Formats: sequence, structure tokens, C-alpha cells
Amino acid sequence: MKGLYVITDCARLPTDPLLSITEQILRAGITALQYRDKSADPVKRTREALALHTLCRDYDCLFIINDDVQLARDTGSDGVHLGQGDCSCKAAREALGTGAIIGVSCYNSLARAQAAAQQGADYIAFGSFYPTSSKHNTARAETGIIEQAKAGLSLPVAVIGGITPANCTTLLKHGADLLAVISSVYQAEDPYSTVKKFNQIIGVAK
Ligand code: TZP
Ligand code: MG
Repeated sequence: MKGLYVITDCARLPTDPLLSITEQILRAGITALQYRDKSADPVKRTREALALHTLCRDYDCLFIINDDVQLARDTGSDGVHLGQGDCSCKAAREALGTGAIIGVSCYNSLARAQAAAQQGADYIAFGSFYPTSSKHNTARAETGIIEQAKAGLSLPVAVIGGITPANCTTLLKHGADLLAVISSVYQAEDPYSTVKKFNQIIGVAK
């Protein structure tokens, strides 16, 4: 796994603009899309997840659900992303099967990454590397943790938090495989060309 991993900006976007901007993003070519919606509206969540999953299939993009193993299962999504307070990697694997992609947030903790690897995670994520307006009270991660994880664990490393085309090169040089972004793409004046710019920097042909 390598490339741009875009996370939906559900806190700022209602369904219609969410879907239309996501289509521009998918048209530009990304590796994975994560549905991250912290609302407690199960009907809206299921409707949006199904619509986004259909779009992802059209554009050959992986579709991952944040937090909610049941929603991932109900919508036949490619996998789930788990953080502190979500269910265990082991329980998610039992619910979703061997083919599912399971990602685990490790914040700034190598110990958490080692535990995730032991429990069969498919990728790990560190951050925030830069200030972000998309999540409150984030831990701050240093670039050294990317190298440590790459040296000790054979898993793709995602990085997150305030990542833009202007600051991502440092993270890639330290070994990041996936750049996970919300606002730099969803809040961009031109999401399509911003994705293209990221892909050029990452060096993936999309
Ligand atoms: N976890 C750590 S930072 C963050 C999450 C979900 C938000 C990243 O959003 P942005 O807009 O790319 O900084
Ligand atoms: Mg979570």
C-alpha cells in the first residue's frame, strides 16, 4: 500500500457536496478512501457509506470505514480503521475475515504499533505530524517514529495530521507509505488538481 489516503470531511460537508467532491478526488486517482463520520445518525451513515463505496468501486479505490466494524460488514467495505476506544484488531478480524484491511491508529506510540502488528493489522498510522483543524486534542508525533516503525515492523505506515503538498516530502523521506489527509484535499479550491499534485510528489502513477 502506497499513495494518497483521503479521509472524508463529514464534519464540514453535507451528503451532496461530500459525494460530488469525493468523485473529483477519485477521478484524480487515490489509493484509499476512508469514511469518517462521527455523527450518531445510522441511517445517514449507511446511506453515505453505500454511495461512497459504489463510487470507490467505479474508480478502483479501496474503501475503509472508520470506527465501525458493523458498518464495514453491512456495506461490504474493504476494511476498517480502528483507534483507541474502538474494538480490538482481533475482534475486527473475527467479524470481517482474513481478506479485510484493518488499520490501527498508533498516535505517537511504537508500543501500540508493535501490538497492532502482533494482532494482525494490515497497516499502522501515526500522527498528528502537523497542527490540524480537523481533530481536537491530537497527540503530536515526530518523524523519527516512521523510521523506527519501518525498521522494526513489516507493515505499511500511514501518516496523518495537517499534511499538505508543501510539507509531505519530509514524511515521505522518513519512509511514510500512505499520506492520510482530510482538509488539504476536501477544503482545497481545486480538489482534483490537489490530488494530482500529491500523486506527483509521492511518485505514484494514477
Ligand atoms: N487523526 C489525527 S489528525 C486527524 C486525525 C483523524 C485529522 C487530519 O485532518 P487534516 O485536515 O488532514 O489535518
Ligand atoms: Mg476511531
